[in-house]
This record gives sequence, structure tokens and C-alpha cells, in this order.
Amino acid sequence: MKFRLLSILLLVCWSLTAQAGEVEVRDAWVSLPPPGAEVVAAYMVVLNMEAQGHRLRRVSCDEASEAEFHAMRRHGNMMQMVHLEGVDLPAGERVVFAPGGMHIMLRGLRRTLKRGEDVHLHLFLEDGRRLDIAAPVRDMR
Ligand SMILES: [Cu+2]
Repeated sequence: MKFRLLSILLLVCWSLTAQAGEVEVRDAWVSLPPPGAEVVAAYMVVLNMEAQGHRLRRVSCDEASEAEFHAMRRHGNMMQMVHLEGVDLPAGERVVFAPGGMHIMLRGLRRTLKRGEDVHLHLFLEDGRRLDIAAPVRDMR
């Protein structure tokens, strides 16, 4: 009986969350590029708190002429970057972009990035939504 009540409560909580759900980006940051570099990587955590899956279809950046989703793949004993056409965001899960794994590659920087300043990224979901993110520039950790 107690157990059943708990299940019902959990279910209620879950549906409330799903209703108020959204796709959220946390801890976005850009690694400080070496002087003169034209390529730089951005990282973040994307939470899909909705009950249905979504997909990141495209990314753009105010400070760079090109922005792409990249993943790292092993090729022999080398790690290689591969371009991803999109990134799935499964329902209720978090998708991590971090050094050594998925990242947003920014090419053609329009100006020199300084430590502490914000880089502005725009994520486009397949359902037409757009998420605007400010990602501070900081040293690689
Ligand atoms: Cu890359």
C-alpha cells in the first residue's frame, strides 16, 4: 500500500515535471584559444527535461563564421574529430559536451577571444525552437 502510494506520487511528480519541462543548457564555456588561433571548442551540458526526445539540428555563433557539432572517434590509435549532422537529446536525459568528447567547433573567429568574455551560441532544435546561450571563455581544465 505504502509502495503503491509512493509510485503514484512519483508518477504525479513526473508528469508535473514533464508539463513544466524544457530543454535547458548548463555550464556552457569556451576554452581559451592560444593567441592567433582560428579554431576553438565550446562545451556544455544539455538537459532534456521533457517527456519526448528532441534533436539539436544546427548551431551558430555570433563570434565565428562557422559552428558545427563534433564528436571524437577512435581511428586506429588516433582520436579523430567527426562532424555530426545533429545531436539526439533523449527524453529525460542529459547530453554532455566536454573535452575529449562531443564539442561545438567554432571556426573563423571574427575577433580575438579574451578570458572571461562571453561567446554567444544559438542552438536550433528540430522542432523549431532556438536556445540562446552565453558561454564564458576560460582556461582549459
Ligand atoms: Cu572539433
